Amino acid sequence: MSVAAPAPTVSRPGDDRAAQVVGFGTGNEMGALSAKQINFHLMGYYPITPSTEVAERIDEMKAAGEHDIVMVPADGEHGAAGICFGAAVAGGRVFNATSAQGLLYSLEQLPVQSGTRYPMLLDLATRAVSGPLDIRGDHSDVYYALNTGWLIFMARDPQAVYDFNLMALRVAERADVRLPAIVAFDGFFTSHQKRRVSTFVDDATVQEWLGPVLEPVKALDPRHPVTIGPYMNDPDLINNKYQLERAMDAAMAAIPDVFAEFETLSGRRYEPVDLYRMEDAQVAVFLLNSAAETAKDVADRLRAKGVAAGVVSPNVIRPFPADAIRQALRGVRAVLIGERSSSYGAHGANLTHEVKSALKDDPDNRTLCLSRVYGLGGRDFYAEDAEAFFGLALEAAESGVVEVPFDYYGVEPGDPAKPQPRRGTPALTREEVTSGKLKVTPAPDGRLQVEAPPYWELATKPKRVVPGHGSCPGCGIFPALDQFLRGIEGDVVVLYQTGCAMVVSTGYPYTSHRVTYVHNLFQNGAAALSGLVEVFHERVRRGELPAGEDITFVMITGDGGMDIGMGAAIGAALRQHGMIMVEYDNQGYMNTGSQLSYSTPFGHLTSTSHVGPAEVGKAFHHKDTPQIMAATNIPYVFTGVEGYPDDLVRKAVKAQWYAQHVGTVYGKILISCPLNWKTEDRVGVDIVQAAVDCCFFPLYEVERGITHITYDPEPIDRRLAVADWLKLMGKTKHLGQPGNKAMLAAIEAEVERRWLRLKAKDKDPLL
Ligand SMILES: Cc1ncc(C[n+]2csc(CCOP(=O)(O)OP(=O)(O)O)c2C)c(N)n1
Ligand code: SF4
Ligand SMILES: [Mg+2]
Repeated sequence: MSVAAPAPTVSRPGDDRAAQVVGFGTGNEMGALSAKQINFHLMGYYPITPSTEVAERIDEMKAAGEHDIVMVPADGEHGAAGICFGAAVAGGRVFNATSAQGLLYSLEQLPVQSGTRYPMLLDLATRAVSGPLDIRGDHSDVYYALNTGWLIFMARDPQAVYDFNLMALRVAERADVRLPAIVAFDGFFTSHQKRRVSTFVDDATVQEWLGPVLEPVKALDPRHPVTIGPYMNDPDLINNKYQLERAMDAAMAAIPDVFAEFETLSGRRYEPVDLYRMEDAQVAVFLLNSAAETAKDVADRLRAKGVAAGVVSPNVIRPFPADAIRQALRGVRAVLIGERSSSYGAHGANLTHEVKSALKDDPDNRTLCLSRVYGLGGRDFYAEDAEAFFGLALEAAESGVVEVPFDYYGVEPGDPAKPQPRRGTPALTREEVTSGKLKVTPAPDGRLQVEAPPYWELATKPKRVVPGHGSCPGCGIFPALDQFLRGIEGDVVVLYQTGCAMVVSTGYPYTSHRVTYVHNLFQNGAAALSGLVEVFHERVRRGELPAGEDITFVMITGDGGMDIGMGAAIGAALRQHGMIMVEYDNQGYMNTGSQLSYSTPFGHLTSTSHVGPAEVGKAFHHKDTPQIMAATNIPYVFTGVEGYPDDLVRKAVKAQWYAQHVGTVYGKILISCPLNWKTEDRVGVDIVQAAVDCCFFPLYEVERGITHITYDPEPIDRRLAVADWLKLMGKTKHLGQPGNKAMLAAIEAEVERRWLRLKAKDKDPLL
């Protein structure tokens, strides 16, 4: 990280400032560095763009032995927020970082954290909330947090991320406040762009300034048991919330003091509201974070032309600094409040109404207010846009009238005169997707008998996903899915959970799918498909869809989707909806940049399981998802790989029959991912074959509860050593080193244990 560069120091002997270094860093790097210097007890996290790097960097530093933070990779953000809550209850100093859906998925845990008054810090690299899915930055996520009882600081640049992480925690942990805090910075703009930053040389400076964690209620003192979070009805709950409100007031009172103490330590001065040339401003814009910086340049230009323009930009929005804003806008004739979020139907996003209400409390105030929603989905905000905002405010100031109080800015209306976009590839006919060559009959022993031609005979069946999508060279997703889908006859509706397959095959207004495709949040795809399946059958029953209409419903998910979406998948399986869940397993969260998933094997290197003196890759063994799903007693579970197309097609045929006649099917296909595995593009199939031959990824099926191994490398002398598979990948190279022998032995032992159990199950139908 460039901020670690040792020179030049800017320490100033003779005053109270601590020694600092100057460097260049991004907002995410500053989040990570400040966390490392604080040396939190614990970070609970789940990856999501654009905040993922924060955890990645902290894990990298952990592997290098630079801090003691316990890093807990959660099964989703709901889990991450729960882990953080528990850690805070235990008296820990706690950290988390997230964005967009991550914040929303943890939302219900946030009022629990504030309502029980446990401070912690959450870095939020802001991003547009789905759907449709958009990974770029706006403020729609942080606006959801406005009513959670958390303090919210807005950090306009990487320096502010570093500084506010320290100051927010200090405010949050005060005895009269005790509230959790969010530090929000603009996704990509601040999270990823390097800026000049000063940071403290010694971690001790930070730790001494923060002091120890106060622990008014001790959860880990069994001699003095306490009840945390009791069931609380009226008349008590309103008192609890009133106290929270008072804590916000205490925070408002404390913030200037904490900012002043920090100025003494760092030399950097912050105010609750950042005011730029507001002393005598006649027109102003009110903007959050990076857009306010753009507007400052424009205010200078307008000043040069004789326009008294200024910029108001709060550094903290919870508590809302109403007094300071009222003061700042006192003599202003018109202000345009620009917001990167909306409150649909409310005639202005939330802060519009908060600014207006702050002004209303001053009976002498005559400031005209305009409200504009802008920059949604990461749409850039340039100087011309700030000029347009000032222009609207000026118009109102000069005419004394606000013609359009609320509107969206930067919307491009469609042109009905333009021809409808053409369908790229024609819809598939039922005849095209029905080869008639695949036959399935239930045998007396309950097992299905499949008759299928050699795979090459199915080659004429059209692909349901057409080429031209954006997957990486050597990616195994679509070759494997194509093989599987060739085994499915007739019409298919697919639901893709978030992940590489979804992102690379649909980018509005294009799609690679020749069949109906639906996307849903990857924690909830199985639930959404359950709804689709059920209404399909109900509409056929009601005669709203043609009788005889027969659709096979297939959910496609990554291995990560089977972490965060495990609850929904198990729920669907237990309810026995007629659908197939296919997991393509690339052993990591690839769409967000190669973080560990629970399916990542033990010891493997990922961007959240680094290799260094203090850490050797992933710390726990890979999840046995097929066995978990088999335990739900669904009729059919299988594993497969691209290298055995006949095997995979047979399993697809069975999967379709079971989904149509009995209930839910789950299958896991191991696919190559050169990016995650750190291999050449062309060797993926060989590595997958080695994973099968060393019995790390056995090919088998569990049909009506009975296990059958469908490929056994041992009798044909193909059994490989686990080490022979691992040495093929860059991500596991370190496991061949003499110092990691014990780890290699542990992986081998676990693979062997699972393989022997599988063989025992294959032999005994009762197991
Ligand atoms: C609630 C939520 N948390 C996190 C994310 C970010 N995210 C999108 S895809 C993904 C990883 C998906 O991994 P996997 O299912 O294995 O698919 P792959 O990307 O490997 O194809 C993550 C973490 C999100 N979109 N929503
Ligand atoms: S990152 Fe891996 S899984 Fe994703 S598209 Fe590239 S090769 Fe495929
Ligand atoms: Mg994956």
